[in-house]
Amino acid sequence: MIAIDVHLDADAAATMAGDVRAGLCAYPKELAPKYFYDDRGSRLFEQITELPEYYPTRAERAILSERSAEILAAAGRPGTLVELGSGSAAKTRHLLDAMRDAAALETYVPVDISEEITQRTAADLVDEYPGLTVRGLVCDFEQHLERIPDGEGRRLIAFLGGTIGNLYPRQRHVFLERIAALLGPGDHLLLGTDLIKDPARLEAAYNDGAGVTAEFNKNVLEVLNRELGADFDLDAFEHVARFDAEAERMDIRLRSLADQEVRLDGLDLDVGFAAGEEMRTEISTKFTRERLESVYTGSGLELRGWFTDPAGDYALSLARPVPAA
Ligand code: AVJ
Repeated sequence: MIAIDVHLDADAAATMAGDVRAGLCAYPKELAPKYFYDDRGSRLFEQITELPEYYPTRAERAILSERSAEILAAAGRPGTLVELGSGSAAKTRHLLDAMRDAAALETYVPVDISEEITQRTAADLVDEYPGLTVRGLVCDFEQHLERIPDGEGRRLIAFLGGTIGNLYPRQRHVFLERIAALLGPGDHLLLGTDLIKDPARLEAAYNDGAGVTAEFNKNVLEVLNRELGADFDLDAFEHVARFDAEAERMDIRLRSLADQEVRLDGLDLDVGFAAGEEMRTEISTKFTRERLESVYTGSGLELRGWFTDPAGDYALSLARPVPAA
């Protein structure tokens, strides 16, 4: 009842080394947000989701808890739920419950980078949902999307949490096109996106009073210190997060507090930072319904359902491949 396929990149370390070298040698400097999430980074992100200022996780959970039955009906009662970035599947249980209540639930396909979490989640879920088949996939889903098993019957592919906001328009386009190619005629995508709102609230969500987001942001330097033998001084950088109204996204950076030189033994590289120089570590794109509709259209998908929390802070949208004419 549980089958888990592991497709971890044999050379994850080399990929990281190449990414980081390119990012630190570029101007302006930039690091990819996926390197935030070592064990400590994942724990810090969990803490972020509970901060009073950080509303997206609560808003998404509220939508799933109130409207999963409606979402599942709009998606044509799928029997298979594929979840990209499943983790502990905390919010997913609302969808699984609704599938079970509609007597549709057959298969859950968690796709996650952590084998340990995926194994544990799979074991928990087969206990909680008698008769459930779990066919997990441990991989970097941006690289190995095509390995998702197709299975019989309708599928719902869920990508929750607003992580799509981390992608630049070009990456997002490629990602959604690949999703569109994976979806059969009866299948749907369920996508979580944060919505544009008062910039003060957006900026507060990424500049929390307790300083957890700053710690989360700086943790990427700790990751480089450990993985690449670097000597970043975390106190020599400060967290910066502002809303870029033009690009409609949060822009998250680390700003050097001094002229300094950093050594990365693992890359045999020395990198200079000027006082005040900013290095981007993440973007978090915010959407409107209209914008998302056009993003979908551009990738061969069409919007089929729109579910927000009562305040209109966050949206889950359903999309399907544009039917052949
Ligand atoms: C996990 C990518 C959705 O963009 O809001 C939270 C990550 N970064 N605070 C987001 C994050 C800083 C989060 N996502």
